[in-house]
Amino acid sequence: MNDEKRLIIVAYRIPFKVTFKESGERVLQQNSGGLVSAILSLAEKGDVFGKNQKIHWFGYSTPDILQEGETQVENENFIVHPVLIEDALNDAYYEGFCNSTIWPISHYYPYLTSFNEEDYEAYVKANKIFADQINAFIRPGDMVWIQDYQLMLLPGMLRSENPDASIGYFHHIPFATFEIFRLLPKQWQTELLKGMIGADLVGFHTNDYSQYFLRSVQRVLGYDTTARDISIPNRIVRVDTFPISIDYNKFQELYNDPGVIEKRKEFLKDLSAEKNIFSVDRLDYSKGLIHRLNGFEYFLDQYPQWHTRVVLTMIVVPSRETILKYAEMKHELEEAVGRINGKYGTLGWRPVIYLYRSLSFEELGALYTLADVALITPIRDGMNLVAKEFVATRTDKKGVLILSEMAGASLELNGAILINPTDKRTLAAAIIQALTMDEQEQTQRMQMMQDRIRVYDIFKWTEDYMDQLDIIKLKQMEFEEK
Ligand code: ADQ
Repeated sequence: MNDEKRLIIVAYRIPFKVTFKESGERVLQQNSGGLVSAILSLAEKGDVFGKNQKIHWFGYSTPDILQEGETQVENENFIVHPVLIEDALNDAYYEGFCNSTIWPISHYYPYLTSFNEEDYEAYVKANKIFADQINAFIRPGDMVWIQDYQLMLLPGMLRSENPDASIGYFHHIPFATFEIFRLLPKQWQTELLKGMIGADLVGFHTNDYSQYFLRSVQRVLGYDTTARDISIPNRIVRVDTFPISIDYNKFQELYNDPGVIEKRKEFLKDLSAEKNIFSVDRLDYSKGLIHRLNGFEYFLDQYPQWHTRVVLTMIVVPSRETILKYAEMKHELEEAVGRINGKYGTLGWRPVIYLYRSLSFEELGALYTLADVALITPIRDGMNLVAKEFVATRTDKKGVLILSEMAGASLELNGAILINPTDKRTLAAAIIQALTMDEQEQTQRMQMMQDRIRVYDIFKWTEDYMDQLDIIKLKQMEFEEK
């Protein structure tokens, strides 16, 4: 029997983009997101548990990814096992329960939260489809690492079939306080929490999220908890904090990348203002896009001496447009941009440049590195990687980060100007402080933030999580032997 320990990643999304050439030939384009690169680096180094082996990845897909007779798709590093979920079920599962229930409640938007029984049933069914496929695949000694809120029930579903398996779960979004979480029907609360504690290690970005989770476990399930452990019959579950990070070196290299330099020049020709403020986010109510515009409008109102001298370039990446609230928000945003430009603009100056589209990596790099100020104002955000990416790209040690204290990243990025995005006065004051900050202070602040991200990058994050999972698993075994 082959007993090599395998790494199994489970996430809603697979690590490839699949396209087809005109000839019908399938092309697998590896995603370049942080998690994928971190996991990928383990395979590239030939160090998956000290061995040269491929990483298994289970994720949702439509059936067209598979060619005749296939059940999995591989490239040199990954073996992807597509989890096929039919469209109607996937709509109720993903757009329904994931993005219309768990997402809004976790970001403290109860009034946007749908409490639809059919959506919950779809969520259970979809998690079960993942579970059945993984249960048939898993063998003793494997490590299974489950990612995010689309799969909160999965750890429990795997645990019931594999009592000794090493299972980790990481929650990429905030975990709300008990008073908010309890708004979900009791049955859902119980099942979601029981699902999560099927894992040996449950990870969050901040200590607050970990504590809110522990409190809910205590109140709803009645288990004893300490600052980072849950005692359940015959098992201990570790709850710990792992602030996700980025590939620092990759972003550092962007500043002097020839493609980025070219784009930067091109953009700077068009952006003729003295100072550039920049933001990029997915379209989402949690990102505080309207609050950002309100704050900028108030700034323009209060500081007319800055008219014609500053431009806010706001990139909004299309997301979840089929959900009504997102479509409404897009409309609201466009109205606000029109209002501000109509009120303060001149023939030669538009205060807000708004683009609703995705950017290439080079374009993103160019905008990060030309900005005088990055204005990041989420109302709630698990971490916010854009803030870390902006900081990492600034090889020149220039630029100022204005960051919402409601982003997980605010706990680490101590050189940022922290604001509460609902307070337009502080936001306007922060903009003035950033626009007038001398270069020496900019450098000092950038340096402090870069030092943090360099040391704790995405590779360290991955290593840290997987080491902790191994440690808690060993403890578990000692506990069982007693
Ligand atoms: P998101 O809500 O998507 O992530 P964020 O952490 O800011 O938010 O990550 C966005 C990512 O998209 C960044 O890596 C960025 O480079 C990329 N991106 C931005 N604009 C792009 C564009 N135009 N084209 C292509 N890519 C673009 C969720 C949680 C966060 C948490 C992360 C990771 O909501 O709080 O930080 O997961 O755990």
